Amino acid sequence: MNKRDFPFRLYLVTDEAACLGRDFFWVLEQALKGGVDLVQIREKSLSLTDFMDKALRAKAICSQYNVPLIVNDNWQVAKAIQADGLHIGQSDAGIQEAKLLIGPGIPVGLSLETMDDLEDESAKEAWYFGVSPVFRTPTKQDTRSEWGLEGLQRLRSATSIPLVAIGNVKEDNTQSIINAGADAIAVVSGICSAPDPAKAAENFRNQIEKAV
Ligand code: TZP
Ligand code: MG
Repeated sequence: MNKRDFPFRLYLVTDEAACLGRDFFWVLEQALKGGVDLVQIREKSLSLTDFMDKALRAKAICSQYNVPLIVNDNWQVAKAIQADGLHIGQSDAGIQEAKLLIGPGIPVGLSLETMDDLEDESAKEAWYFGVSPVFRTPTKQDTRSEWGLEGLQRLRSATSIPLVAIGNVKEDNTQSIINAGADAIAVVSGICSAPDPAKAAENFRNQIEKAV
């Protein structure tokens, strides 16, 4: 696995609640217009069919911008809509099981919460690692302790698998996160809750470009 397999820098992770009552698909499209280059649809409370429908519609919109769509947690949805990837966390089915269920050709991203998670042999099969959370965030409160920039740097030295930092990533800490070794940043509220999601995405991209 090397950087060529993961050319993405600005990863939108969706959260309907973070859209503050605005239309979900409008927010998604604005984010794409602003320069998001990878999207994960993350739904925790929809029925399987509703998740499927929403993911299909999101995939159609992402395709117009040539941006891959990853499905969080749910391999059935990922498989049914032929998603571009599946993202799983430490409390989901293991990566080997997920790969067996989903079939070949759909890569799997994995959240790492501690350095110990890296010791698991199967972690090496991940497409990328979510560094979760890089900073504590009100958006997801049931997380383990934050990695911080130092933890991110240690992880960078320990693996060549692409690293995506998630958790309270804002425009003003983006450069330091990239400089600490993240290949990409993943953002929920910084884009979904922004007054102008397209402008917010554009600002994140500018920060990323300034870091390199
Ligand atoms: N996983 C770890 S932190 C997080 C997820 C899904 C939420 C990040 O949200 P925000 O609003 O970008 O801090
Ligand atoms: Mg999960």
